[in-house]
Amino acid sequence: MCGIVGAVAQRNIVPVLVEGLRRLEYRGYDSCGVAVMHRGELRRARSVSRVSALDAEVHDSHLDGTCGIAHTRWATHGAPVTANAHPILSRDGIALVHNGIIENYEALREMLRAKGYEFVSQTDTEVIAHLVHSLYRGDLFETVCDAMKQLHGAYAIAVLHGDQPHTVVGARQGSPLVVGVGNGENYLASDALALTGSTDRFAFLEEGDVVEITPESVKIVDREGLHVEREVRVVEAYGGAVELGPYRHFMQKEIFEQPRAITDTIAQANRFDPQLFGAGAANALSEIDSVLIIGCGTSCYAGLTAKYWLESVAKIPTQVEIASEYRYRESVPNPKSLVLVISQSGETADTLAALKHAQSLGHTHTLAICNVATSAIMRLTELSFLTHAGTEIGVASTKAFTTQLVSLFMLAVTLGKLRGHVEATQEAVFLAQLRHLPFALNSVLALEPQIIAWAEEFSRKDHALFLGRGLHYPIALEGALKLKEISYIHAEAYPAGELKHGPLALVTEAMPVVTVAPNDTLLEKLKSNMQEVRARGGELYVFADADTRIVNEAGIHVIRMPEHYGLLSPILHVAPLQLLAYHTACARGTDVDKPRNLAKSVTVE
Ligand code: HGA
Repeated sequence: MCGIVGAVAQRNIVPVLVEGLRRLEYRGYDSCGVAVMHRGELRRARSVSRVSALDAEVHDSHLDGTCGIAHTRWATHGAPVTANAHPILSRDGIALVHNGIIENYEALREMLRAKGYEFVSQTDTEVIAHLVHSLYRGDLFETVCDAMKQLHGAYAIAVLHGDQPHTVVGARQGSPLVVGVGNGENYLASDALALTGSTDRFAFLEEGDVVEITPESVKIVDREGLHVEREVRVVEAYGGAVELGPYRHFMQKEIFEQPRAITDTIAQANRFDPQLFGAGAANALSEIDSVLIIGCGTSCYAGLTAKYWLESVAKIPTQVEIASEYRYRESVPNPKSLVLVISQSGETADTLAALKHAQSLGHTHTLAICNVATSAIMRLTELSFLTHAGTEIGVASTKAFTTQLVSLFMLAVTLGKLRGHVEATQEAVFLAQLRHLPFALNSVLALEPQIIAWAEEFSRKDHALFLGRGLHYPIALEGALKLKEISYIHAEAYPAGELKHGPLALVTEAMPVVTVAPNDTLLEKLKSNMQEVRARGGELYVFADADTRIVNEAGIHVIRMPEHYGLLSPILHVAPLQLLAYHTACARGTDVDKPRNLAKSVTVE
């Protein structure tokens, strides 16, 4: 969420900054801006439009410089207007960009007002800029170290001072910041992805670190103020991640990348071995007696699906919690429980805080399922599993979700084996099904033309209901979430058996009811629920497995899925729901990859 880029070099770095913003734009697109030292003078350009507009502006105004910072914003404090766009200045001497939230900004603002500082934005960020200015005694690095002691909350910052034209100072506390190491030039960014093409060498800052970069040097102190070295690692280039190729949107590209992403994620598994989850996993997983899954949004729905697998395959009691609820409620910790955190970015603030909360309650067995190897969550847990979805740019998660699901399925079977509930022959069947899954998914994705026809009809609706049962109820939830996120159609999901307990009152001929219909043991029950909808004139749109004998008839529209795929069926059934949401959004003309009010990688609470 939000994006920071900083650079110092002996050449014009404005193109590096703007390209970095272009790569981070999916993380926040309320506004963007850049500030550089331009011939000894601090200059800034900001736009409430997209990075392409900022690019045109810096080009037209011939803005160049060898030292600068840039930002793309997802507003938390203050509307998405130019006055609140970063970089924020303090008395023309300081320019600052910020990710995160300063929780004590009101008290600091009063203190700084009393010192004569005038506030021209509604952001919490402005207090940091003025605080740094007020503390400055000639050394920006020392000043930022002092300022950090007064800031409460989670944040990452990058700062310039007009008196130090070859220096950028950064700091992190709760939000990610990396140092990119180049030849005769150095960089800062909130994600290494921003610097693709400029460097592949990165030092990942730790909580509380402050860093100073110049063209020739990188200096870091830790939260105690002690000089430290942070290991410089070579991070593989992100390749074509930010290139669209033949697709219209990243979301569409990522939906179609799912077979490949799943293949890469399961490549590590020749058998269901605890080692898949880290060196100490055999011991840790045999000590646990239950699982507590924590996540937000789509990751939470992956967890809900996993609950069915963990309880049916591994026979282990499993609870699923929304991270922002868990961290603030009084719970009864069970030290023998495995705390399983799921996050695409591994920087999701709510999930990270929930993990720390669990650890503070005495939970030692923790496992992260995450798509970014270098992320905070991966560093903090005892065990980890890396999904290989590749960079996900579309704000609405797709391939991250399905790779989380295959990882969770592998965990369920691994635990099932350890606990004596999965025999060798059953293990071989699961492995074969998993290996065949990418091919089965490809044939589901080939249903796109039929889904486009449905999407045209959905684009004229205001509401939709999604129904599923059992293992496919979380898939209905995910389908409804996708539709509301990107098409802005109000959508709700229910376990089909719940319909008669309330939501049936909403069903009229104007209410499309999307039904996830696998050929599992609940099929006959589901068919009865479908009849309840038809009896009230509701229009059913059913994704039905080939062997369900659900056919097209008045008020029942059917898209035929392949034969039932057993326990892995949710992974096939979610794909058409992703496509339905995608094509409905396209038909409504929304900004699919950058839906309103949202952003990727939610690093604020
Ligand atoms: N609080 C700052 C930065 C917001 C942010 O980091 N979003 O992800 C603002 O509102 O400008």
